[in-house]
Amino acid sequence: MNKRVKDVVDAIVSAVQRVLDEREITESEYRTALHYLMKVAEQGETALLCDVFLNSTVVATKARLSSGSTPAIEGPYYRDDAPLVVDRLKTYDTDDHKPLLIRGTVKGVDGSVIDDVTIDVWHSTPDGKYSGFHDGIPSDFYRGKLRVRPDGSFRVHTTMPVAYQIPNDGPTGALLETMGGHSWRPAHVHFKVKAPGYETLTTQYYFEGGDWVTDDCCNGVESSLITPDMVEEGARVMNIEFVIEPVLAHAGANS
Ligand code: MBD
Ligand code: FE
Repeated sequence: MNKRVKDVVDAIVSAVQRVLDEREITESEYRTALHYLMKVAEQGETALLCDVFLNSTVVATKARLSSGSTPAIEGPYYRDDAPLVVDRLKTYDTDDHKPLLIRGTVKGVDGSVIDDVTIDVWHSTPDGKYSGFHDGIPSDFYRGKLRVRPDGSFRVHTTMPVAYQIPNDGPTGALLETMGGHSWRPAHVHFKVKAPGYETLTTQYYFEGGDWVTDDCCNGVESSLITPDMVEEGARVMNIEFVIEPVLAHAGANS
């Protein structure tokens, strides 16, 4: 018997039951929903569907309890097997790919420099695909692990990601369309900042003025995550000051 599981599942079930009742859901609608959920699982979109509708709420809870940088949703395309990268992510180098320099610092909430920090960086190709998931793009492209320098700084060169349409040939995209919405995310770069003894920070940063920054289908944008339009030596610069906090003694409401 796990009390937390019982408490949460009971709460979920009664919330859903209330909607079934209030909206007077018919048996045929209920069957349609079951078939839909089976299709989601069959097509491997369970994580995507949940990320679209639910992850931002979990992240908001985390943000409320955190004193570090603003967290954001992880999305379905993180890989822990990304290679260590020194200076530049592997990208396809064709002429129309715009250069991006990502740089900044990692510090503790008290302003201190932290030992042994690694930053996972991952983002889409210039055509909105993720390596290791889409179109056979090798999984060491457009992603990597950076070691933060002893002075707390980091920098890495890559190419600009683009506004990203989540796969809309599948059930998740179909549902968004049926609801009169869209399946676009603003261009973004994902980060996971890890250090021993510190809470892992999972976040994303966006580009000022970019398409869909104010209308993300995943509801993942916070104003503090939008980087100003800065260009140096022909490259868009994303300058980020990450702040991470020591491991929290976990005081979850029901633990
Ligand atoms: C993504 O690239 C993403 O970051 C999220 C959150 C959901 C779907 C695709
Ligand atoms: Fe993404």
